[in-house]
Amino acid sequence: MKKITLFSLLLLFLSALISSCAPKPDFSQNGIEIFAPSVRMVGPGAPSAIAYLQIKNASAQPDRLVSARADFGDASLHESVLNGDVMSMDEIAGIDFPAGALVELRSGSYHVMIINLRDGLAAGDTVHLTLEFEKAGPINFTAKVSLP
Ligand SMILES: [Cu+2]
Repeated sequence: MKKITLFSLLLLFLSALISSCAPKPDFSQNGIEIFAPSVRMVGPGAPSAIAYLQIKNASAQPDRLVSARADFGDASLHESVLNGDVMSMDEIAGIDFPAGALVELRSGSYHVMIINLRDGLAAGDTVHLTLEFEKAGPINFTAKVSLP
């Protein structure tokens, strides 16, 4: 009896130690974790915005991000590519997520592009985004809008 109690105390201590080391996701759903989502308007009054975030596939299965949706405009998955010395961006069909993979959507790389922003969207607003995964399904989260 005493042995079991000590053992479970040790387990509690260890799991607390592990969870305090790993960064905590802002949103977690169906094995997909979302860290630090942010939406940046391209400029004041500009018609488009870009969402940056980190996405982790915390499940034991590979998955694929296939589309993005937003309640404040038309969203699509983009990748910035350097052609010579000109940076341009292309719409992409998806991003593969091996099991355990962490992918950063950031400036100069993958991002969620949002065009045709709804009227009145302003810095400080909270908006809703959805990422659609082949296996995990729709992952919903919110982000704060800011100026660049
Ligand atoms: Cu883009």
